[in-house]
Amino acid sequence: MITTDVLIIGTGFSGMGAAMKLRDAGRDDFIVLEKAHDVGGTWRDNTYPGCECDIPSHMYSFSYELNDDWSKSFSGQEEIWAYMRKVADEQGIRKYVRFGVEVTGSTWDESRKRWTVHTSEGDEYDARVVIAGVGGLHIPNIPELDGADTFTGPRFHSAAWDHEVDLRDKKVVVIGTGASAIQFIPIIAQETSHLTVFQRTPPWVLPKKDKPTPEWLKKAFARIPGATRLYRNALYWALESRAIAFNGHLDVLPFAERIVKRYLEKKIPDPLLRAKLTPDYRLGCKRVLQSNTYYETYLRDDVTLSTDGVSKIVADGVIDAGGVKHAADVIIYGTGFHVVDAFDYLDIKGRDGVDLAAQFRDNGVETYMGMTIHGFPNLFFMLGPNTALGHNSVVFMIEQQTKYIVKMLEEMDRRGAVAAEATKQAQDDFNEEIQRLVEKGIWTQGGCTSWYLDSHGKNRTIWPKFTFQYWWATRKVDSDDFAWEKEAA
Ligand code: NA7
Repeated sequence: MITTDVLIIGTGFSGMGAAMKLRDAGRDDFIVLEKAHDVGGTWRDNTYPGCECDIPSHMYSFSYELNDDWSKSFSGQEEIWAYMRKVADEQGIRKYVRFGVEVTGSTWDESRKRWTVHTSEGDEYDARVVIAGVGGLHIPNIPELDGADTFTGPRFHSAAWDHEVDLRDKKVVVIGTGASAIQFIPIIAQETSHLTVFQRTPPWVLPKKDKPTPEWLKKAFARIPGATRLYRNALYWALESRAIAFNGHLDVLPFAERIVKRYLEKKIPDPLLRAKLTPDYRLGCKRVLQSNTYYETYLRDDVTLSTDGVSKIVADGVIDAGGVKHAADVIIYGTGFHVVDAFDYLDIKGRDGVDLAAQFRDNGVETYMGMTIHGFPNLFFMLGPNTALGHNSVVFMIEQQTKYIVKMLEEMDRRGAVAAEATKQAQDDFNEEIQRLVEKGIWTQGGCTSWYLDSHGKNRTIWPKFTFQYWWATRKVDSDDFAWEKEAA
């Protein structure tokens, strides 16, 4: 058994952020477990062609590790991953990380008021506090399609891109048209001999205001004190304004919808093709996507958009629901991730052996502040339920959470508490307010189904307010919202 005060799981923005803030607060007694062999989380794992951010890089980075040098407005995966590796090196984070260690489960030991964390290596860790920075979107969703095993060519998910497979002159079928797919489809279409895209629901795709950062601006960022921060602050407020429409003022949306429809008309003159690509739900109901090349990919003679649905997969192709066979040498799943049910994969047992996944399934995915859960003392999630965003950078949310967790640890020390647990009342109050607000939002009112919603149609992912309201809500620990257990005398 390896003993530590705090155990952090993961080295994405969440895990790295938690490690830096604990260390800055003078708390050196922590270990970070990372299943892979480098830091980076999402930005290490997603290497598909064209993978890039859809929130401007100056905002999608740590506020205390500004980068004057972003090459363009929305940086690519390699540049974001390089930034994260550089931050890890410069901040000396790697020495806390045990790479290649996958967490397989965590059990609360009531007698000792500590967590036992199990790993794939068989080692067990004994920790007072566990911080799960496991990310919201990391377990690929691969649909169980009839006949998939009979396919003789390679097939892989966008988050586990097989770079050994040469797509040049191959017939390729892509399933899904979400955030990842719309980034790689225009790129691989340039290589494939034929590309068939299976679209279940057309996404709303806005033009992407992406451009290279001019050298003079990079120099200004580097030379003028405060310039990068000023730019970031301006971006923050510009993005924040998008919450007004999505959070309830749906009357603002038709204006934006008309702009996108005009953009689609300009790109796709053929009315039949355009009809297939036109969403029949409100903008913002699913994540709003951005691309300057996606729509026009369908103007190519060697690209087919199929909206008939997959009926089954055969040895050398995919049969659609109309019985038409689409030949394939390679199948790529752009089918997203397990989100609301992702907790099924974390084997967490709290007080009285209660299984977290079962509790979420039976009672709903409910937490306090998206971070802590009644019945699961000393456990903190980062980017947990109802703290994801559609309108601004999740790194902002992560930073509020790391600060909050540090304050919780300080409060535990001050009180001499061995365990802190959100009260049921505080958790219920938090969820009641979130659900009341989220129901008015575009994700519930917009006429679509999405990964934001659970099987009962409840939005368990999105923070339905401005992000500065999350800052306000987490700026201090409300001690009445917790039960604090002292060590037995
Ligand atoms: P998304 O955005 O969840 O997209 C998944 C896509 O896959 C979407 O078009 C789905 O259609 C489609 N899908 C999922 N299951 C199936 C099945 N069984 N058959 C056909 N099509 C299917 O995931 P991404 O990886 O693109 O992006 C995830 C997030 O990463 C994104 O939101 C950003 O935050 C970054 P649907 O719309 O459900 O009909």
